Amino acid sequence: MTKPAILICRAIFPEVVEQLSQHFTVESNQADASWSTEELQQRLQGKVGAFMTGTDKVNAALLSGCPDLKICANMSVGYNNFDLPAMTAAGVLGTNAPDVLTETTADFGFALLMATARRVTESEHFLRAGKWTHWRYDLFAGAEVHGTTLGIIGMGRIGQAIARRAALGFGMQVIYHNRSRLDAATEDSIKARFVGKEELLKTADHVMLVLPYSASSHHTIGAAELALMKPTATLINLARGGIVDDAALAEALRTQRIAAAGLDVFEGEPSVNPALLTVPNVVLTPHIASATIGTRRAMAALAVDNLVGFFLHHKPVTALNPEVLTKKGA
Ligand code: 8YV
Repeated sequence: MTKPAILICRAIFPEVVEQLSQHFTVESNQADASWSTEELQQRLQGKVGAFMTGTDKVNAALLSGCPDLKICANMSVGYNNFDLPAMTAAGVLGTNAPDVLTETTADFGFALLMATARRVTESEHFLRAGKWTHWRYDLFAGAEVHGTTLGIIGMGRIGQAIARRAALGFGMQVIYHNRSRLDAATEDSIKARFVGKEELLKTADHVMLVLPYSASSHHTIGAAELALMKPTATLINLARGGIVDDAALAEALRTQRIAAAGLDVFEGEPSVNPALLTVPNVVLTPHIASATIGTRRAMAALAVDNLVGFFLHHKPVTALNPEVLTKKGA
């Protein structure tokens, strides 16, 4: 029997390619670069499945030229790269990779928070530049983290893992804002209190963003929201570029409207707003919150399980638009 043909859109662990090759005829991106939409569409010709990352865009325009495609398996929990209604209309299943990256991403939230509040990268640049000549009482004095108030916007799995670390490890008061409130038992177990967005912005010492990106979360933090924050506050964006208005944030950092920010995601990444590169009070990382080898292996394994489950058993693990599976002819 001929194996179904799939496309692996990004360089990935060799064992993942090997594993997929047992079940599929595989074409894989060998280059350390992403394909343009045109090239992706051309390479998807004759392919029934795709192994993707959260930055490979699937929309109606792409799908109109990929009549054979049946499934796009994302190696990421976020799936704002998928136009799900367009995929459903085209009969293409989308899957994501939840849970396996929750704890690692929450760890990184604290890495960014600590680095930002305690000015770790700024002080390292100073040291490397040979500027450290003497002790000073206020040399890179930063903001306290333990015992302060953490405001989390977006209280899904990652938000909850961050809240647990904050309350249990750092003795922080945790307040959160989310589309829907958690049940009382969950709130109690993670020691987090639901508040309105305005109250959160006004009272938090540190604000952490872990909400999914959608049209309704676009620019959740812009100039008006930054104006509500304490001048001593820090802002951490672990979620998605576009949730923060990066130009407004750069201005708020330049004028010290807020004290500092830590950003792992950017509007238009991998491009970064040049204004952010000129302010010292921001820690910038290249979308690496889930980047440990163990977690990236687990994310890839879940994408593999989705492809294998779909083609061999008609049972993907984490379907985003399962209605496609029951559509006539699927
Ligand atoms: C990925 C992520 O590294 O899972 C997500 O939503 O943002 C990251 O963990 C990225 O999307 C590439 O797939």
